[in-house]
Amino acid sequence: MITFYNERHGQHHGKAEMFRGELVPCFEVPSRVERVLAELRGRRLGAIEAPQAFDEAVLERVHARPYLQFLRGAWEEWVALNAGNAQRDALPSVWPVRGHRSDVVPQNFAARMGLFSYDAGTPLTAGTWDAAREGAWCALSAAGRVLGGARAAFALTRPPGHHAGHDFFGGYCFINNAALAAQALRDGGVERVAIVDIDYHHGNGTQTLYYDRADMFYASLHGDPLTEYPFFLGHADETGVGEGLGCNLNLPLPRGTGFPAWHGALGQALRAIADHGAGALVVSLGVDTFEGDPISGFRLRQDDYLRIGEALASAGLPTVFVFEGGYAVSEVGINTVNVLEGFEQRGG
Ligand code: OKP
Ligand code: ZN
Repeated sequence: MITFYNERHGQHHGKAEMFRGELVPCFEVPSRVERVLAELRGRRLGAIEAPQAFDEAVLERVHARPYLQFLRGAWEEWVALNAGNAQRDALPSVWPVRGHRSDVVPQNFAARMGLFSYDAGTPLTAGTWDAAREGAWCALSAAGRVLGGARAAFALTRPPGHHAGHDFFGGYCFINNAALAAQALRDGGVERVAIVDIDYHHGNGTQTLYYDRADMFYASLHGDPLTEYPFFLGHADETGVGEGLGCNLNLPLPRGTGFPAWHGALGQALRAIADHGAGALVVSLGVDTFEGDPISGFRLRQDDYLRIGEALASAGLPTVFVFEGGYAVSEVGINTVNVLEGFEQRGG
């Protein structure tokens, strides 16, 4: 399978995130992607290429123009506030909640950071925009390759994307790479696209983007939002709205879930995708379901990821894999490439 690798991912390198009342070193670090790259090379899984470049206007297929404009200029604005800010990440700290206005864009920078985000765990750094934009090109290049007839392609990038919505960042995510790939498949002529999100965390960004659409089926297996991030979305009774009713499937699972129950839920998601008649599949490929993950609570083991790849292949659909989470750095390469190798070995 071909991999589109984001050579600029390291330009996004957050120093710290707010966690339990203090700033702690970021879990979402550049070495995650380097580990996956090294494992891909070692196992000779296929060509590794740089993505094509696209016109930035294509990002508006998924994101709001004012949001993109803000992201594009945010670092310069941050440093213009105070030259010392060049040594500090920008983090939001104030948000419009229920009953507040989000239709008026404030002039104040901190206020706009809050307007366009939903948590304080997602630092914006000097190279965030360049890294995230290049990652979007990886996702679009992978979708393009699949539209051109490839069985599968992999977008290897960070920062991840599935928490980013139409006009908000959060959960380490700025541009929703999986949503962009899905839209590119639609724009390339696939009538119904399915997204299966196997990251530990619910993809609140992806769900909200496609919640009212019948042409995008979103299925997610994740830690129950009653106890797990992102907390405010991802419950089983969220099934879609309007034309999209029935096109959203959430399968929340309790902390401590092991592979047998997780694998059963994946089967349920894949049956729903088949029933929907999807013509292509996007996989939000997070491996923070691993037993050793430092911020998550499932108990999957290394070999389980081979079985996941096989199960995904059994859907028999052209497939775009998009890298998301996975924070056990020394195993993230093995686990991720196990999924891809299981997929390849199963044949199509
Ligand atoms: C991103 B992905 C916030 C702490 C919560 C956010 C987790 C984001 C996971 N202060 N951490 O889905 O792997
Ligand atoms: Zn995650």
